[in-house]
Amino acid sequence: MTRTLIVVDMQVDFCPGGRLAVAGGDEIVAPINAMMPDFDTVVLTQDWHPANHASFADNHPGAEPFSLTQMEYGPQVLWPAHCVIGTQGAEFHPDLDTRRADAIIRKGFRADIDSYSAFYENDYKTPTGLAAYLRERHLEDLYFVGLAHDFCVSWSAVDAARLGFSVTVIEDATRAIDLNGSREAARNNMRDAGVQLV
Ligand code: VGL
Ligand code: ZN
Repeated sequence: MTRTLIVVDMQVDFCPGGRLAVAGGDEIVAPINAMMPDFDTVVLTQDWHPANHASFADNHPGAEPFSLTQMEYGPQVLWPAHCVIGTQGAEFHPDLDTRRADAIIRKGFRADIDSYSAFYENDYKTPTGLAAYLRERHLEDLYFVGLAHDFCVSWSAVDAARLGFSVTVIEDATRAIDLNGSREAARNNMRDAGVQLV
């Protein structure tokens, strides 16, 4: 079975110095580059938000970053503005080897809906097209790495497992935001969904 590496959101804003920095986020760039030759296919995802995005605390007067709000589709963490389309922070980490990427999936570009998963927006109705891309190419064995472990990586991995893919998360090549125990919660959700954590 051919193996597909899905590199989640390895972007400037999620690395130290960025606007939603994940501790140690830059440490995983070299290991991810080094594992690319072991895979037949490499897919990159890119968090890609308009400046008026509903997930930004700045767009909710009086709201603190990292507080919770209610969206039509359920609870939503309000983040510092990050990965704004056209800004440096939305670019891939400069050392990430993007040459091997077969496809780049952008997500979160609809102002009213956040998108953690590489497969669906957070409303769970709007697909990104990634599942169809993988299925048409008969890519069933997926390995996830990148940022952040407890949001975009875990949501993507859980969705992939529910969609019937074989899913592994290579935890050494991830880093977590760890907001109110979100890292352990994400690990439990992934295990419950049948995701292999290695
Ligand atoms: C992410 C929060 C907001 C992620 C993206 O890549 O994990 N987290 N947007
Ligand atoms: Zn985002």
